[in-house]
Formats: sequence, C-alpha cells, structure tokens
Amino acid sequence: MEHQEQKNLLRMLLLIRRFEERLVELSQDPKNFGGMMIVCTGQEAIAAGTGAALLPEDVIITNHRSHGHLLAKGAAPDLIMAEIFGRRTGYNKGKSGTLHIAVPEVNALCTTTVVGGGIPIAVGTAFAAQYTGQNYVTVCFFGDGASDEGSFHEALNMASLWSLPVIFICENNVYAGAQRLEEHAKVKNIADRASAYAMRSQIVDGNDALAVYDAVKKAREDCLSGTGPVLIECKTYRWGGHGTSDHQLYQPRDEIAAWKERCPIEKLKASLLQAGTLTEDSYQCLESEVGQIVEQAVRFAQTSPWPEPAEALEDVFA
Ligand SMILES: Cc1ncc(C[n+]2csc(CCOP(=O)(O)OP(=O)(O)O)c2C)c(N)n1
Repeated sequence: MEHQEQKNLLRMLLLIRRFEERLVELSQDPKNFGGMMIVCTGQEAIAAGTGAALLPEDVIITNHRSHGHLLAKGAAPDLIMAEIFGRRTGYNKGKSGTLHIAVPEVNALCTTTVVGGGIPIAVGTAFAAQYTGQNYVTVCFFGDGASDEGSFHEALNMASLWSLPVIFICENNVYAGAQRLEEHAKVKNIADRASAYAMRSQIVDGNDALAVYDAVKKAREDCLSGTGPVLIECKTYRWGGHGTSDHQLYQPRDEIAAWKERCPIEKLKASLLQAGTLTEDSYQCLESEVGQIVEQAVRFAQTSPWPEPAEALEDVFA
C-alpha cells in the first residue's frame, strides 16, 4: 500500500471513531434522536481495511454495527448523520434511522438487524454477479453470534457449491450480546466452520487495518479469478456494551483494558510514525480534518428539514 493510501486508512479509522463518539454523545439527548446506539468502537480496522481493499462496484451487506462499514465504503457522513436524525435529507429520507440504512449509491445495499439475515442476501448478490457476468465481489459483515444461525450454514454451503464471488467477514469481537463465544459455540475459531463447506478461510488480527486490507485484497482477487468464496475471521474486541444501554457488567475490566492497549488507531499510527510516513503534526492535521467533517455532518443534520407526514407511506413496501 502506498504511503498516501496508508494515511487515508488512518484517516478513515479516525473518522469512524470520532463519528461514532459524537453519535453516542448526541444520543444522550432525546431532542436529537432517541434509542440506543450500536457502535463498533475498537473494531474500526475491519471496516477501514476492508473498505480500502474494495472498489466502488463491489457490494457490501452489513448488520446492526454498520456505521464504520458504510463510511469506509464511501457513504457521506452528512447523509448518514441526517438519516440517523430522521431528516428528509438522509440516505433513506429519514425512514431507516441507524439500523436499516441502505446506500445503493456506493453499493452498500442492505443493513439488516436480523442476526445472520444478511448472509444469504450476500449470496444472492454474489450469484447475480456470476449469473450476469459482472466483475464485482460482495462482502458480508457479521458477528461471531451470527455464525450460529442456520442462515450462515445454508448460505456458506451454497456459496461454496456454486463458487460465488463472496467474502464472508466475521468480526469475532468475543461477545454476542452478553454471551462470550465459549458460551454459544464449541469451536474456538469461527474460521474452522468453513471446512465443513470445503471453503477457504483465514484468521486475521482484526485490530490491524493493514492486515485486514491485505487479506481482503487477496480474497477479492481470488473470488474474481473464480476460485470461490472465502471466510475471513477477524479477531477483535467490543470495547463497549452491545449498545449504549448495556452497561457491560459481564465484561471483565482487565479484559477491556488489555484490548484497549491494542487500539487499532494507535497501532496504525505507531507503525506509520515509525516508517516516517506520518509525523505528530500531520496526525494532528488528520484529527482536525476529521473533527470538522463530523461537526459539519451534525450541523447538516440538525438544520435539515423533517419529512412531511404525507411522505410516511412513500417508498415502503408494507
Ligand atoms: C435473528 C435474531 N436473533 C436475535 C437478535 C437479537 N440480537 C441483536 S444483536 C445480537 C447479538 C449479535 O451478536 P454477533 O452476531 O456476535 O454480533 P455483534 O453484536 O457482536 O457485532 C442479538 C442476539 C436479532 N436481532 N436477530
């Protein structure tokens, strides 16, 4: 990866972190928007590394922890923020809120909160690519908990059988809700499940954005050369509770502290400083640039119009 691309990667990690920190802050005041926020703090390297390895035509299917995936795929912070504020200028005219955003403009086709529900959808978009002879891959993000669902197993079987161009990215953040991996699955590695479907798999340090980038880039090339799907398990950790209303009493304090020592932002920053690609001054510039983008997004959302009541039944299928 070129030096400038590495700096862009760090910038994306920072954007995801600061965007979500601001969201959590804003969510404390119901005048902004209500409900709990589900964020990916500590896991940003997976979204950022993947986004950097994909091309605009590639499709992503995401889940309840989606802000990072959407930003890294190129969705505009202003329009995501406006959507979360429920404003008409948001990507889905204020109808999706945080949990169901779709951004077809960047091929982020679906955010689904049905755990494991996105995995067969990704197989569908990958099948469409193969059937119509189009050169793109689909990436599906999901958690370790989702890999217990029947949909995961059916989808992986079919993707492997038909050699579909799909990359399954499991963000193993140790917890599914309040359950640790060892409380809901016997396997130690989610990647081991791929062998049941004769599928290639790889385990990656999910806090290392460059390692994620390399793995996804290679998987993308393999998929497009027709060798079939790949399951990439990214080992990471959920710094916060499941969502902001979860006080994470079940997460050992020393475990949280140990993983915070492995912060994905600090990791990439240290490696760029050491390589001379970054200086403390240029890092501060990135921070201030990202801060401005986030504040601009908040201003845009807060000053955007609400949808008209008459629009409530437009663009919905029920
Ligand atoms: C089919 C289904 N079952 C249960 C839930 C409730 N639920 C929402 S998120 C979640 C935990 C998912 O854990 P994991 O897949 O590991 O993802 P993570 O939250 O760790 O990113 C659960 C059980 C749901 N939304 N859908």
